[in-house]
Amino acid sequence: MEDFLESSSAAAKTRFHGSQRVHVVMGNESCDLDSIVSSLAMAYFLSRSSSGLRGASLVLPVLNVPRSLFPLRRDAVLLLTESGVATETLVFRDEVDLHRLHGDGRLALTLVDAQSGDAVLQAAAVDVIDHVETVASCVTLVTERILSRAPEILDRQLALLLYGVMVDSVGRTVRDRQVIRLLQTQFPDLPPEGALHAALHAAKFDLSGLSTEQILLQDLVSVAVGGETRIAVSNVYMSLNEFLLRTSLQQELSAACQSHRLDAVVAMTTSFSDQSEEPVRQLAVYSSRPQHRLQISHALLTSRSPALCFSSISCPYKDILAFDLTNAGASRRRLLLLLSRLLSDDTITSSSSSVLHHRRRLQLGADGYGSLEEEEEESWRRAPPPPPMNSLVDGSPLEGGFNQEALLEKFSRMGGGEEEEQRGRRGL
Ligand SMILES: [Mn+2]
Repeated sequence: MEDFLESSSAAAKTRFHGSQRVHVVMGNESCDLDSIVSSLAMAYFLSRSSSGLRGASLVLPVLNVPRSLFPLRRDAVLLLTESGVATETLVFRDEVDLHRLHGDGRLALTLVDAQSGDAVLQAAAVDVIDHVETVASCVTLVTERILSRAPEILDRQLALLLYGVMVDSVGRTVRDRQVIRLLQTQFPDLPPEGALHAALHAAKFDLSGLSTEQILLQDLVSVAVGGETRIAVSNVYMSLNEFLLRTSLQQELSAACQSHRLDAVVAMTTSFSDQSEEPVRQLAVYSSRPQHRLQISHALLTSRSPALCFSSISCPYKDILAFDLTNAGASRRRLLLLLSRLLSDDTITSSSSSVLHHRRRLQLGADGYGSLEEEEEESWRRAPPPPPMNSLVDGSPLEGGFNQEALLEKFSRMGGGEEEEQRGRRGL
């Protein structure tokens, strides 16, 4: 794998001389562990198997953040270091001009662990690999594909990367556990699940020395509501209380919104109480505009599909609203879905005209006022275009080359029989 990473990153440094097509494999913009490892592993798989696109002689994994932000992902830095992957051999989003490659007709794109995406680049997407309710991490799907189609490329280094993501993910299903067991069986010297999880968890929750802006940027995904209003949802790995106690929090949030052209930021905090292993999730919603706060608050408190069960709690700041989240199934993915539906939820439209009014203002964005044409209303109520089909979700896991029944039997002999865990308690 190192040879592959070295040669692909070297090609990126020469800005891809020649006219060959480049097949980029890229995760979502939060650039979490799942995204990172999914893109590295999937790119390696494509480069080593006949599944690579015909005519694309170069496969390149791209990490979807600027290089300068990578050190903020302390869990990723730890897992890559432990696996012997040098950061110099990684290529980041600011180091490759995907729009130019696409404009030149040379880009093929596979999106992994994908949720949103650049509309222009979506056109270059040949494949989208996302994970839904059946697995906790995209890496599970990628591992299944490698095991079924190119098991020979799986060495201990790659196994450790994949395994690290899986043991760190919350809400594992039977299907995730099967793949974890499979890796453990094939590589008995992988670190114990609990120890690796604890190390990655500690790295992720180590926020020492970081500014509020850095904490937000660590794991952030933004959505454009109505095409104009940009809301970012960030996973913040501390309790809401700790977050609210940060010095000059409101000013820092305001500055972060300005420098990243955001109208509102939603911090989804995760912490653990002593009594339970369940994560405690809470929200802080910041916007300098009262109508944005009102709109988001209304969407949260009335959410039914997906129902996330928010309740308002008191907060000492004027421009910040705080919420408890009592639903174990809440995840950032669901929250993003809710926010992206903010302006297209018919149930709100019919039940309250004042809310519709706010929705209009929110969509208009900049000054919050102005006339709203019927045509505009139609355009912002239109749903975003459907993404390309997700190629790994359908079809049987481990299809071809593997006898799943035999594996299942083996697992049950190994003392399995675990209940499927509640899904969706993880972030992205
Ligand atoms: Mn994921």
